[in-house]
Amino acid sequence: MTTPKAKATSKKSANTVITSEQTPIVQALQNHLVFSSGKTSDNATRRDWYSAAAHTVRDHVMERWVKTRDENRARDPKRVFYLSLEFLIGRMLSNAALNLGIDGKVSEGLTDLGHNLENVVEMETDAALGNGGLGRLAACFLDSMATMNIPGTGHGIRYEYGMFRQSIEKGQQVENPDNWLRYGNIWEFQRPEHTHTIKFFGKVVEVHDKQGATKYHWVDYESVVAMAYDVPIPGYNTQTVNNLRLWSAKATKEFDLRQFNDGNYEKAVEGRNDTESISKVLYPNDTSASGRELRLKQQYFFVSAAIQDIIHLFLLKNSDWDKLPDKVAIQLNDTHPAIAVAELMHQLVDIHHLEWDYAWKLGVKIFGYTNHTLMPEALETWSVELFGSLLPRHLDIIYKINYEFLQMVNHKFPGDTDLLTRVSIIDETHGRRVRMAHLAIVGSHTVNGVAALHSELLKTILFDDFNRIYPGKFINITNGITPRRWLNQCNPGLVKLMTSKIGSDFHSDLSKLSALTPLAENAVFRKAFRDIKHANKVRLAERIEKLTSVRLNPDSLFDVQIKRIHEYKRQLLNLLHVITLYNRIRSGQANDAAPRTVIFGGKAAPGYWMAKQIIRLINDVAVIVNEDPAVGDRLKVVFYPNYEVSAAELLFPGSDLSEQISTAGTEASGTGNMKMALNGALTIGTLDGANVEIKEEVGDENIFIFGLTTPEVAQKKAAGYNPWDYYFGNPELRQVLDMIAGGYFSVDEPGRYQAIFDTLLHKGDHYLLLADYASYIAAQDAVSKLYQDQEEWSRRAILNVARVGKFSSDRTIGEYAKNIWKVKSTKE
Ligand code: B1H
Repeated sequence: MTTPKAKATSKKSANTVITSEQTPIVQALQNHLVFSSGKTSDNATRRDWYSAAAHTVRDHVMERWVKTRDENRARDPKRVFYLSLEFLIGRMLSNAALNLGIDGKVSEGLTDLGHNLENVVEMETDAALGNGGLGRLAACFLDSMATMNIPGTGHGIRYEYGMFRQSIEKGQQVENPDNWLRYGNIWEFQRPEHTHTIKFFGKVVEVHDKQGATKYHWVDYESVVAMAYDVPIPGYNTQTVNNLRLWSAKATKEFDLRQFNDGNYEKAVEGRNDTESISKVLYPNDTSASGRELRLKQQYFFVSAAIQDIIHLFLLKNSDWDKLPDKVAIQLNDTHPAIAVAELMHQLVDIHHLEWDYAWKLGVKIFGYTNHTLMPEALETWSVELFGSLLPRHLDIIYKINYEFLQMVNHKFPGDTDLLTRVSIIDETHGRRVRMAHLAIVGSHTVNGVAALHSELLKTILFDDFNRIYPGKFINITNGITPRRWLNQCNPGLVKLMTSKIGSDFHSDLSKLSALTPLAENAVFRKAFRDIKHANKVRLAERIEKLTSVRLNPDSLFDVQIKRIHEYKRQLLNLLHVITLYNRIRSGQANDAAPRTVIFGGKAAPGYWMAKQIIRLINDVAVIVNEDPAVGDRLKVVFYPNYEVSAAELLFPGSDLSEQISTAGTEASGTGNMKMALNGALTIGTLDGANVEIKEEVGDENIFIFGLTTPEVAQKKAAGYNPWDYYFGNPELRQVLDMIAGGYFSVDEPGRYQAIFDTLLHKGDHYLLLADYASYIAAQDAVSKLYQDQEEWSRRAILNVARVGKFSSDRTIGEYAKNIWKVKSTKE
């Protein structure tokens, strides 16, 4: 029999954890090799060592994670919930080790055991749960919220297949499934106790309760279970570890045993496959809406799970609904989760029986909406028919929201029926469609754009009506990037050099990089800075040779454009310059040009034919240029296959020139532009997105700006832009275009690129490549000239690094916290 005393002691010991700090790393690595993989050093594979390292680092994360959760449970602070269909987090091991401050020890531990961290890290598959900038921004924000001790949770989908893997076959993009969970995922924790039921289809019936009030019941629905998987997000140099909660669809019933027993196997598992397909795969359409039913299902699936989860958490500690906006802020990452506005109303009114008007006021205090694009093809609308069949109750809710909104507008601007038509949440002009951006604007207290120019264009062009209706609702918060991954982790050489000169203040406050400014004038520092860039280029060149068999000269100018392939981003304009340079080299007119390596990387949406043609043309041009003996080492062109976060970590530090050349007024912000400058590349760019602010920070003399401005683009289009004028007016341009159209780069199929020629000449050159060509070439000539003055080039590159501290996502998150979320650091 146990005495009460003994009981107390045994209880205590059950809660006593030997902390990971108490175990030396080498010991922990060896332990994990045995206890987590069942291996010893004689038979362990590289993957086993990865697993041992990841488990070791994870142990350190866990203690802080538990502590953060317990403290938050006790204190119940206001929390932020970041709703996003994409979190492009990439690899976790190096990032977690760095943020916890144990990267050095882990690296030493592995070395002692005869391995090396850099190799081991390579075994981790990227978590590619996003398309591009929007998804990566969400990941940077999670890192900054944790670092700044802001209680922030991400909610998204645990896609079984992330962004497709790109291979290049015969010059063309081939898509392969991204089975990223094949070897398991050490960084996720299934939470079967956190599940919610999600309903679809069915119909709504009106019921009158005893008091005579009308209630709406959603009946005859189909349901799916959303199960949580949690991923820890450790902050840098802090005890805080936040949570990313990803939802996975599970069938409500396993399978139909009757069908199974009748031998009808396929029918038996059919229902299960159907429901579980909701979280099967990420839609790969960057900046264009898909319009498919499954996509709307994905949106509602994770939004409903998130909102149920948020309310559940609130009710654990609170019973007064007045407090909801004091405890909860929800950020909508673009319109993809905008259905949350209706779902919160459904939850509050139908499930928790709050009055409509009261619930609406709470909702508007809770939601913020971030717009990420002006591109018309990205603006999501859903046909009323599809919407009403999938989410009948939500369609009714949206009608009611819209009715009240239009009443308000009519009151404010009496008689302006055109205005009502334009701002209505229901578009009646293209069949009846639900406009998700309008729903998000009406349902939020604040709407923000992602760079100063973009936010201005939102107010004056895209949402000008709303800006009149809701003065003050629209604000700007310029994007940022996390310096942990995009400087400390990916460019350790540069960080070491800078730390030795200006100390480590910039590690926690990126604006402190400004202390570098005087060092730009110091020849010894410049040499050290150049040596690091060179080493990074060598590392990149080795990887590229492995992937493409093209050998690069690390002394040449590395001219890099890495981003999704899209006509508005103008990879083709870059290519027009490449061909121009090629022609000049062949005709002896480029003898004074700097040797150059032009590197492209990026995926095309599988259904975007023109983007795929552009990839193919890049590869066809690469073959001709790289194999031409008359060109030799003076120009090389490569396409880096399967551009992803882990590739970016190699490419940014190895770049000299950052190509940010979208047509002015099209790129909302861009974030690659920031990563490039922070790693010491000079920018060649248009006055678009955040380039405008990069120019302001680094100074006009330290950036190559070219091309039409946003108002000039508009004027040119209004005046009747004619690309043929440029074709006939510029012999070099004409020669390049004729080569493309005439099959110079596709001898086996001369007509292959006629369509590219036609878009530029016969179809009006929508993105004004021809209008910007001459000014782009002139800017590239200036680049070439400057690169030959290595002292001056590195001086300017150093000034770029010193002056881009503004673009830390810590600054960005600080602005969201203060101006939108009204949340504080828990450590203040
Ligand atoms: C951005 C998207 C996007 N803007 C639709 N919009 C998507 C739209 O799958 N979809 O349907 C996916 C992505 N992505 C990017 O956001 C902008 O183009 C960049 O300029 C910006 O830097 C980035 C982050 O704000």
